[in-house]
Amino acid sequence: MADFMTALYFNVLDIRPSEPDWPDRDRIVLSKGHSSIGLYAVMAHRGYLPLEELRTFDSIHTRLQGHPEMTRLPGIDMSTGSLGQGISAAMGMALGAKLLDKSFHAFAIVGDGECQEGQVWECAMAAARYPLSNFIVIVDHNKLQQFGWLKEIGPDGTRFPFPPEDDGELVRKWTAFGWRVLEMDGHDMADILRVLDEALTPGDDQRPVCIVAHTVKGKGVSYMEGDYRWHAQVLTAELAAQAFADLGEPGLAAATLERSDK
Ligand SMILES: Cc1ncc(C[n+]2csc(CCOP(=O)(O)OP(=O)(O)O)c2C)c(N)n1
Repeated sequence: MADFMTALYFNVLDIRPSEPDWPDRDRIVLSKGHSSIGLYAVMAHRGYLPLEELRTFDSIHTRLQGHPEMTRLPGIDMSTGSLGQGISAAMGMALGAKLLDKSFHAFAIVGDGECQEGQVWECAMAAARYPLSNFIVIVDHNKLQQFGWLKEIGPDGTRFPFPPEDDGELVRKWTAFGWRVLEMDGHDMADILRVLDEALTPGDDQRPVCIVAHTVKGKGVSYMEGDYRWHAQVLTAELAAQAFADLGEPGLAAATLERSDK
């Protein structure tokens, strides 16, 4: 999700990092709260916290908990981590904007594995009853979840080819629930910006918007792509250096190895 989070924080969200509680700010809820490290990195580059603080990630008293905590880090609109809940809170924020006659948007970032939580669909049903065009959900459709592929076995009992082809199921489901559904290549910045712009232009019917972002988990890192075991693992210095090299950052690769020598 690094690519579309960068697009959101740098090109789309109406926010003020120096005034994180600004009442008219766009709200953003990382419903797949376990991806907090990606959120913190983007927030640090956008000025919410010092880059150096990223090193405290997930230690006991840090503001950068393994799951985002709104009581600790200014700029976090909702504490998340229990999958399914963040999206519902974000819907409340979108409704709040309408009630207060304000023009801010509420964004929620949801995992495709998270969509296996019933609460996601309670929210989807409820939101479609309101003219919530200011509510934009992005589903990070990387086809993996914690312990494997999103889909292992099809309805006819045959195993899906791996990596599985996208069969459009998420698009069909969100459409059936009454949402305006858009799709984007979650790693193509031009496409991301185009689709986000389209999402911000409400249709006549004012429906909430779901963007299915086609992504690859571990994108660009040779040994991570398509391997669910990297859902949660700690990197060695050598693997981190390899990742930087794969991502076209040889300088950072060298610096990582150099630091680990000390
Ligand atoms: C209610 C709940 N059940 C289980 C978990 C444990 N869990 C953390 S991440 C995850 C997989 C989520 O998959 P997905 O939403 O596809 O996330 P992504 O692959 O994009 O990281 C699970 C089951 C949780 N955080 N909350």
